[in-house]
Amino acid sequence: MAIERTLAIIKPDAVGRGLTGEILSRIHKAGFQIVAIKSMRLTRKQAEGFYAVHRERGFFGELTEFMSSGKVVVLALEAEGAIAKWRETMGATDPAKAAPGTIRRDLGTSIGNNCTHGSDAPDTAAFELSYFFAGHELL
Ligand code: FUP
Repeated sequence: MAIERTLAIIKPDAVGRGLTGEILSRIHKAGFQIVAIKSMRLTRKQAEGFYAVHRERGFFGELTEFMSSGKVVVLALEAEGAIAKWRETMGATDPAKAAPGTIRRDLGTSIGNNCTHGSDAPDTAAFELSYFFAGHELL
């Protein structure tokens, strides 16, 4: 499998509950390299741009309000098969349906408050990495 990069976000629910360290520890234990990391608070407009693919969905307003409600930690992760590997580490979108031992199952509290984001394919990973990081931050 090829070395890939994916975009991960530790969402406001997890940052607000003091779970950043626990999630970073899981990232290291799973074998990812952290290529870049930043702490920031998204504006509503930035959250809407990031989730533009979901703009027609009923949960778009709630999702973008939540994502701009507090600080997030944004990461560029690298590993063999990083995109699928990070989604396995996170677990299914709904914590109640996520496999035991995954971040969302262990730490998430609802489908919205599910602690982490991960790119779902190579094209979305490329868009999402470039949304948050400049080329010189990803060397
Ligand atoms: P995922 O790729 O697992 O993050 O899931 P989606 O791209 O389907 O959804 C993006 C985010 O929208 C989820 F993390 C949480 C939120 N969402 C809801 O709040 N309600 C839903 O019914 C589906 C998704």
